Amino acid sequence: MALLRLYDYAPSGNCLKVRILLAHLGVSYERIGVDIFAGDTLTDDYARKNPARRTPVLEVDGQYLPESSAILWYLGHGTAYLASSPLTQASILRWLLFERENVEQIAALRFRLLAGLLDADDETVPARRTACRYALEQLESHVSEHSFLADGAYTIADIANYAYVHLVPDVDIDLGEYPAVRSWLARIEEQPGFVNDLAPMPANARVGRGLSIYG
Ligand SMILES: N[C@@H](CCC(=O)N[C@@H](CS)C(=O)NCC(=O)O)C(=O)O
Repeated sequence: MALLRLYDYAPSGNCLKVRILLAHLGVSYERIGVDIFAGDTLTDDYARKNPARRTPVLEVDGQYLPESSAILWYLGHGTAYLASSPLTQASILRWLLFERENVEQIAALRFRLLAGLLDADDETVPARRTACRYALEQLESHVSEHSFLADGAYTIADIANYAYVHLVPDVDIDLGEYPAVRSWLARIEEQPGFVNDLAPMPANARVGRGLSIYG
């Protein structure tokens, strides 16, 4: 196996995705903490690793791979977490795209509320809530008929979607209204080697307290 180094922010769901898969695979890697609110991503050195100045980045034998979905794909290659059939792989890609387009709305709302970029009574919250509910409804409909997202087997598609679905913010969005989604989350947590070591957002994540791409 290549020499792996993960540039990682412990409270990030995008980074959690990668840590979950690495734990399942039992692969050893070096974890480099990146404090995205202490200016760690604002250096020229970090921009060489990821011009978008975001985490996670996986370093593979000196080569830098940003984007959580791309990292999951690379690490999953040749394992049951990616599958080998082209059709199942296409189905995995479908759910990775779903995560970016729809579940990302949950990630964005959660982050803005935690960082104080948005108040729960902000005028944009109802539209954001509708987008989050849409994502949950789509998932509910699929996982009420399938154990896992892509062709019924546990794959990186489930890991990618898990990361932010289990973090739905408490702004009148109740996971209790999505029982199949809750059962699917529980099935994921029962997988051998599963870890959820997400850290809480620290104080410097609040707007005005830290130094990040948000100012
Ligand atoms: N599409 C990217 C998104 C990565 C991303 O947004 N990462 C956040 C942490 S969850 C980050 O590093 N943000 C940097 C910042 O806020 O300064 C992925 O899937 O990896």
